[in-house]
This record gives sequence, structure tokens and C-alpha cells, in this order.
Amino acid sequence: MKTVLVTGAAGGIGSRLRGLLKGVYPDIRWSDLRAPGDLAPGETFIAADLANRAEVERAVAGVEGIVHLGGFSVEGPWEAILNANIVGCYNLFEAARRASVKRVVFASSNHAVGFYPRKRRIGVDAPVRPDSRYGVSKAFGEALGALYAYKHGLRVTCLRLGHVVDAPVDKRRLAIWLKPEDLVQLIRIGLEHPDIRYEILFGTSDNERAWWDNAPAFRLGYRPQGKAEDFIAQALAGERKHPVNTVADWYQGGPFCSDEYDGDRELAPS
Ligand code: 15L
Repeated sequence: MKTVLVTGAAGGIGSRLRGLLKGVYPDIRWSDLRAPGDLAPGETFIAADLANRAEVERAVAGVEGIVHLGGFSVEGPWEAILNANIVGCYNLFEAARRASVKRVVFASSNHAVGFYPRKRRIGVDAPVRPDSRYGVSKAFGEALGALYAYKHGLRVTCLRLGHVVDAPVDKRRLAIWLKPEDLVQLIRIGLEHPDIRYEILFGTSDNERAWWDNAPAFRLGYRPQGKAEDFIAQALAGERKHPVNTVADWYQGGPFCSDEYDGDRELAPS
């Protein structure tokens, strides 16, 4: 794997990866709507609006692998999710097929399955239970990935990312935290492991409180280094800043579940 396109270069995860992926692949092309302000002289950047098919095709031309982080990364108005995450994701996979790209790593999200209660441990085979329009768009991306893998031979890995930051910031993130270096491991599995056809993997570090069974990732050699409990004091201090919310506290997706919630409150007992 020599030439890799990474979309979403200016976002939180993209900015962190620009340092961590340096030297891992000889030719990395970074893309986003606009160039990150701190682009270094040796870094290659190509501007592309994911909703614009021609721009996406230009960004994808000539690459062997894609890490697709781009799009709307939280809940948002339907039009924004539709353009960036539904149309954008389709444009990306379709451009990849047309350009004979070998592999795509798609940044899915825990919010594709956010409406499972925290007390339930789930594997990647649990049916999707999106907690937001954003979560629906991630489930759509996973389904699109399966189509392009099984019908068109693309090798696709969907990473259901938890929270990618340097340390867990509250109680929920003690379960779903993903150390950026561990994300690099998962990306490398997706781009390089010989056995990948189509995989969904959870993007989580070695967290004691994890509510996901990540056996498929371990089988592919994933050995996470981050341990959320090492940051327990600061995470619990962060938790004290959150107002109590029975719906957010009951479900894995947290506030993505409680926002706009007008369902049955008895389903989320305190
Ligand atoms: C996500 O999918 C978001 O992109 C990120 O900003 C966090 O909100 C994360 O989920 C989370 O669940 O904490």
C-alpha cells in the first residue's frame, strides 16, 4: 500500500492522524473542503466537496487505499447529513470502484448502534440501532461498504469509532475511548491485512468497562495499548459536569439518544 487518500483531513481525527501516519505510507494525499491551516510543506492536499462527484473522483484518482473520515461528524440537520454523509459516502465508494481502488477503511461510529442499553454487551453482528440521523448515515455507509465489497471486490473495513481523543473525558467515554495510536493500528489492519474482505470492527481501546465484544479485531491482530482506567480521575471529574439524564445515561449512545427524544421514558429507567 503506497498511495493512500485520507478524507476529513481538517477534522479532529484527521488532524491527529496527520502526525501519526507520517512515514507509515510513502504517499499520503489529504483531503477536505479546505486545507488545514497548519499544512506542512511536504504534505499533499487536495480540496474536495464529498457531495460533488467530480471533485471526489479527482481526489480518488490513482490511490490504492482510502481512509474515509470525511463528512458530518455529529448529529445535524437532515440536509447536512444527506449531502455530506449519504451522497458523500456514495460518491466516495463509487469513485473508488471506478478508479479500481483496492481498499477502503470507513469511519463508522458507535452511533450506528447507540440505542443498545449500556448493560448489554454487543458484537458487530448485532442489528443496527442508530441513535440519530448521523447514526443512520453511518449504518448506511456500512451497508454501502458491504455492497461494494461483495459485489465489486473492494476490500472494506468499517470502524465503529468510539471517542478518539488523547484521554477519556467522562464516564461513557471510559467504555468507548479510542487512543489515537490504537486507531492507527485499526487503520493499518484495514489497509494491509491479507484476510480482509468486509469487516466491521469496534474502534475502542483496551477499556475495562467496554460494552462491545471486539473479537473480530483481535483475530486480525489488533492489540490496543490504551487503557481508559488510567484516566479515571479526570474522566469522573468530567462526568460531574454533565446534567443527569436518564435516557442518555441508560443507552450506549449517550446524549445522541436523549437529544430530541420523545419515546417511552420507562424504557430508560434511572
Ligand atoms: C462520534 O461519532 C463523534 O464523531 C464524536 O464527536 C463523539 O461524539 C463520539 O461519537 C462519541 O460517541 O463520543
